[in-house]
Amino acid sequence: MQFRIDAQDGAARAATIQTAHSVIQTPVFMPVGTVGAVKALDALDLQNHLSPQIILGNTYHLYLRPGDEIVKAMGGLHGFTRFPKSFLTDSGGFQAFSLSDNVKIEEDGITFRSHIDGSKHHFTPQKVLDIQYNLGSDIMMILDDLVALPATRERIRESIERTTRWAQRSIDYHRRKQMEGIGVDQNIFAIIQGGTDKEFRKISATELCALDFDGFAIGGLSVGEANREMYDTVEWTTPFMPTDKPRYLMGVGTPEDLVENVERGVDMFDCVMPTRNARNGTLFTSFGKVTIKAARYATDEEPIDPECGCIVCRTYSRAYLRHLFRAKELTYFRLATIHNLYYYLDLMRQMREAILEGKFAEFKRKFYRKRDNG
Ligand code: PRF
Ligand code: ZN
Repeated sequence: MQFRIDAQDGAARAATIQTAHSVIQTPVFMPVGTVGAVKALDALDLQNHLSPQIILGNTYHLYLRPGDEIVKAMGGLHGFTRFPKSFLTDSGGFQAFSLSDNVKIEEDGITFRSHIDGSKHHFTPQKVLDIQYNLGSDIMMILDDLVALPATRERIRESIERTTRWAQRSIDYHRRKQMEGIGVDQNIFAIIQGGTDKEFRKISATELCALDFDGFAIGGLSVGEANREMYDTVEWTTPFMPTDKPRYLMGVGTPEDLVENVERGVDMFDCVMPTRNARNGTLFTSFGKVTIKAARYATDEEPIDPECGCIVCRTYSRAYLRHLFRAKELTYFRLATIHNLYYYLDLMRQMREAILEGKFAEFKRKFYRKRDNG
């Protein structure tokens, strides 16, 4: 993977990442395609209407169904899904935690029961890399030890110490596999933990960033803490991260979260928010959120967002989308998803542009002003 900083404005960065499958311009938002499809869309929708350079897939889901061996036999994620650009895959630990029953964490890995059929499975740092080699993702995440908050300081300490030991096992295994010719074009990111504690974040970041990873993620945030706590934690953590490698904030967030964390030096984001909210009837616009089922849109001929350049806003009215939503028409899910993702991707493009021009502060002021007036 190649990484180049194109411009910096304060702590905010505009960079270019080159993987085996695409050129990714940052700051970047990665649409979530958990089981190998961004919900309600296919690869042609992505290519024709959104052009993301990278999307996310989940090791946990794809391992359980259809199985990583099947994905491998079908040409890996790229061949199977026909999405030709980059894939990042999460390691499965987080999903096992949030979706499966009675998760057990031990020194060698985690044991959990499938949310699909109750079957029992065991993930180790090595096992989740083997699965991701079969998936063929461009960026693989390591297995991390997550804590459900609130947690005791002792449990958080145990989590960062174990995450470092698992990270060491992961990088050793990956570099050895690469020598054997496996995963040669695949990159590996470590995940910093430590709750919202300044000292723990510093320890976790320092230990992990001393290892030879291709990039680093900040995990364990956006789990119910206050916005301010998330922003402060990111601000405390980035100084201990290398400037010449990508920084990824996992599972974040709202449009405001993206702006605030780009300002603090984050390059990559993913979140289900644009896709999930689309399906629930919440649409993002330059003037704030729109609840499309509202009666006031019944005969509204305007597009969702007059400032949006997406195919949906260039074609359909709020009235038509409201009708499709209320009728639970399947077409609604596709149109709403295209619009919300376009909004997120365009927001990132605008931030990149502002950083390149040295005008990020001005961009941020305008971003908030429009929403206040909206
Ligand atoms: N670890 C992993 N995946 C994640 C997270 C994490 O901490 C988060 C935190 N919000 C989202 N996805 N492995
Ligand atoms: Zn639109």
